[in-house]
Amino acid sequence: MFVDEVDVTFEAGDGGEGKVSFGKMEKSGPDGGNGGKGGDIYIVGSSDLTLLSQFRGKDVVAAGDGVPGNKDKKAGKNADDLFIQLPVGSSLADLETKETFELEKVGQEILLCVGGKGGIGNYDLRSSRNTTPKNTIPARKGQKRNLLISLRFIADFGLIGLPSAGKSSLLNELTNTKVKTAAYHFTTLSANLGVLPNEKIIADIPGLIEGASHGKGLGIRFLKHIQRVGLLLHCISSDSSDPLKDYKIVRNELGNFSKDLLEKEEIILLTKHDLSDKSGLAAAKRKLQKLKKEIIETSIYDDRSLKNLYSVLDSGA
Ligand SMILES: Nc1nc2c(ncn2[C@@H]2O[C@H](COP(=O)(O)OP(=O)(O)OP(=O)(O)O)[C@@H](O)[C@H]2O)c(=O)[nH]1
Ligand SMILES: [Mg+2]
Repeated sequence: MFVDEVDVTFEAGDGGEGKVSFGKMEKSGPDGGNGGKGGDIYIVGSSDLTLLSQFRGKDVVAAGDGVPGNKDKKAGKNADDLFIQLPVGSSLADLETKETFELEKVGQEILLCVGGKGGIGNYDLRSSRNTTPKNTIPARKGQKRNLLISLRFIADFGLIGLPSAGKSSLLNELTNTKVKTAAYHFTTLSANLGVLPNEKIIADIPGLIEGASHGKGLGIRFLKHIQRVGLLLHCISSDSSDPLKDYKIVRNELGNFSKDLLEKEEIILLTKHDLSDKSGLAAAKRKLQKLKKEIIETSIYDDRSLKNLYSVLDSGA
């Protein structure tokens, strides 16, 4: 199953300890080298949305430790830095410090955990006051963070509605995705994306039901995927017995997730128009017109309606 939320601990590498040592010859002074630096951990934005699955069954990601210093003034090697690819749209919350990090662009790099500095060996600690130090400056530990990584899709349009309203069917028709569609509710279990011919991105999320914000059905956590869309496409089946009620149920759940979602621009898609006769369609439209929103009739069996919808998506938002 598609992963859009994980809890992972990132641990940068510890610094390698500095060395206390003295040359073999009598009177030869301190020659302990410094320790190497621990590896940093960077996160890097990627277009691969499936990347959170790399953490399945793995709760710690650790960079290597610096190598300890050695005799003969030999410094320990610095550990390699780790570059962890994460999908664009990932937001990382540090569960202790409450800091957050957002990856918004492909290739964007953020230094998340700093590797520990290496310790200083006794060679570098020589001074005029103390020509034979027998100590080191200890190495530093690498930075650790316990993170909740959650993915929010960055899409231009978002399909929302009750289960079986025809959201995934529209996604499939408008883009070249092949998301499962079926006559039963909750066919879609996780969010999907498709790319329109104009390269804009459209997101399809699982259906919402009354009480979803209290955990009914599949809940409302998928709504995070439409937090950033420019235009909501609210799908209402034209064979519904009460289209206005359908609309209100979904809006209520949106508002319970975040009032911001209610502020978004929205058009209504009166889907499956082939299932209703003219008078049924007119009645459904009349009821929905009270909302003073644009209403577009669609059917996956009516190419003209799909072209019309596409031209609206192409011209608008
Ligand atoms: N007659 C007709 N049937 C449609 C149309 N669009 C979708 N359907 C059917 O309606 C059913 C539900 O369609 P889906 O696209 O799976 O609906 P959904 O809104 O994605 O549903 P969930 O994922 O469960 O929320 C499927 O059996 C589709 O074949 C349409 O325009 N006309
Ligand atoms: Mg679906």
